[in-house]
Amino acid sequence: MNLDLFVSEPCAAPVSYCEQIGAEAFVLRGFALSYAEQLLPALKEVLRQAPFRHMVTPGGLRMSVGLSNCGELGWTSDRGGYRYTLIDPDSGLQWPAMPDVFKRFGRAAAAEAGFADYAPDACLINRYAIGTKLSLHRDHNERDVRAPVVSVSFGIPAVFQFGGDERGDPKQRIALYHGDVVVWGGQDRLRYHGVLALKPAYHRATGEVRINMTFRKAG
Ligand code: MD3
Ligand code: FE
Repeated sequence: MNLDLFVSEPCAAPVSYCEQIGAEAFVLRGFALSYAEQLLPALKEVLRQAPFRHMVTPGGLRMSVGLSNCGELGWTSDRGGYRYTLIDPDSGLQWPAMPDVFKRFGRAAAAEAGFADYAPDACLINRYAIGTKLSLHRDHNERDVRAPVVSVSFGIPAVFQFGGDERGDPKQRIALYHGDVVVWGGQDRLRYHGVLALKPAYHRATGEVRINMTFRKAG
């Protein structure tokens, strides 16, 4: 009998429903629900310091997703390219510090998926209004492109597309709801993914909006 209950074995914990979507990629259904009451007020304070803005892609297109960041490094895009910066270009100040509850949450979610000792230094915050989408892409601006990413969804549902290592590979469609968490790393870290246009909906926590936070080890 295995009494070793605290090993960081993927999907081992009994408290959340875990779906494996890749060799090193997991959906933890509702994992963030017990953190929401702490994460959302902390997020509100971050957004007071660094409000959502619509960045411009290197090609000159305005992103429909509203973006902000907290942590040591923040993901930014402008005509010069995609990169992580220490300074919020809108305020000229450092990005807001990552709240302790964000760090604790990111660590706990990563551990649940089998990634021990996760210490994110960046948290990208995405806001989707109804009709907003995120085109298929890969995240490769981080120094270690095998380090896990933890994503948490709040508010109205979205369907995310999870593809392969090539743009044209077949894609899984996975609905993400308030409190759902996705963790992916290692060999799944560079897979193509995106978010389909949001359907009209309302959630009492956010109104007609979806918020996604992705915790990353960027530096
Ligand atoms: C990536 N965000 O900020 S997170 C991004 O919902 C981003 O806002 C999306 O992609 C969002 O860069 C998606 C969820 C996710 C889930 C599984 C993945 C991203 C993934 C698997 C591989 C790579
Ligand atoms: Fe992404």
